[in-house]
Amino acid sequence: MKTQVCIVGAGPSGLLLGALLAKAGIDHVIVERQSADYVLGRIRAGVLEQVTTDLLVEAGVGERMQREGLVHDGFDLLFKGTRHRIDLRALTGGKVVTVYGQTEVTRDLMQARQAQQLPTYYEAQNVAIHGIDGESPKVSFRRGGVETEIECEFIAGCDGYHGVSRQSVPQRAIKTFEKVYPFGWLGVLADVPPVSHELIYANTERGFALCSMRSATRSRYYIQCPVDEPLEKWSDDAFWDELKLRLDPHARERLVTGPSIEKSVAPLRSFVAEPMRFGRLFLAGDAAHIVPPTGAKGLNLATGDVKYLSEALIEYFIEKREAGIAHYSSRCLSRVWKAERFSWWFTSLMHRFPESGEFGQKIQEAELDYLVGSVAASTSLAENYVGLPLQ
Ligand code: RFL
Ligand code: PHB
Repeated sequence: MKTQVCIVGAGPSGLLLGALLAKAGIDHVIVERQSADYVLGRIRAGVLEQVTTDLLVEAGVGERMQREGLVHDGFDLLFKGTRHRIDLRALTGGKVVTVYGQTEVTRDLMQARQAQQLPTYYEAQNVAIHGIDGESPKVSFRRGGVETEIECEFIAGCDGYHGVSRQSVPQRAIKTFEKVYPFGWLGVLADVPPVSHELIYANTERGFALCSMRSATRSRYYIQCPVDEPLEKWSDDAFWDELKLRLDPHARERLVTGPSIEKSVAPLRSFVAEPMRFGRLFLAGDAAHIVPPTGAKGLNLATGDVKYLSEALIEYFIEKREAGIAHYSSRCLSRVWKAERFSWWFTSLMHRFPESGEFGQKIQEAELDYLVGSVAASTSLAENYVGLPLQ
């Protein structure tokens, strides 16, 4: 089988790239290791920057998001028992974020793909990448007992942190940078109304907590926990009790609890692989970089990569110019490192680090005090949270 671009991975990066290529008339296929239901079952991001919502609209899949997405023009920082509002709209000259789950973004992209009958190979086993340093790379896999090989001009590695794409680059050609945090996030999804109409990021002596949502009737909550925490230790009641201890009295009183519909622990990591292109292979999204979720940047960085990659491929195939391809990696990385810095900083500010003790807690509280009291400092937070502009 032959195509122009073979996309490995049908997460949000791969599906969005597919939608943009299809719109430009570029032939492509997607190869995904899991089933479509498995991909839809992963509960992840919730906050979309304007860059992401604009791109979803451009790709023709923004309609439901525009109808059902919740526009947020601020969020609360909670520390020393009191909440302080960060007014995103006022501090950034009108910018906002949209709360719309990654699951829904993925569902919209999958449905549009199905309607256009674009080829996606789910449940592909032994996916392997060949010949990326030559002119005609290939992707091979096994599906339903049949071996398949796809010949293409470019491969887009959109297969996440554990995918095969990054691992196919020779070690001498790639440099990685990594920081692993000594804690994780225990997340719960529940069909209860959110405790507040905006997100609450809480710094407490018991550790970080985040109150988020998916809709007026579905809430998403997280608490900082040891990374190797066995899930059995956290009954729903134990989770709600601990969350309450990390909230202010007003929120504690308002919190509606109920049975969880999903519960999982996510490790926190900062990671970047450089460069993001090797020969005919491009890395995009989590395949190239990971941020801790505190800044809500992961999915938004992924969509930024996809925008640059789709532009580069459209330039190559339609306008016969190679500049976009040559600059893809450096264009992405300049944005990626700024988001890495922000996510690391916000994570460091909001979490309890075992080694820094009471002194560390006091320093964090002083910085938070400064942050909410200084227009300069809160503007910088807001500017990064709504997303830096694409260059
Ligand atoms: P994904 O979503 O991991 O998709 C990769 C796909 O590739 C498939 N795959 C393979 N396919 C073929 N062959 C192989 N060998 C393969 N290996 C893997 C996988 O099955 C999968 O379907 O990467 P992608 O598309 O780059 O998307 C990235 C985002 O998923 C990620 O950055 C965000 O979820 C991060 N994130 C958040 N980002 C935000 O922008 N805002 C948020 O509020 C936010 N909250 C979060 C988050 C991530 C979290 N976790 C669990 C890490 C909250 C959490 C808790
Ligand atoms: C979420 O709703 O899942 C969410 C929101 C904000 C974050 C991380 C995750 O910073």
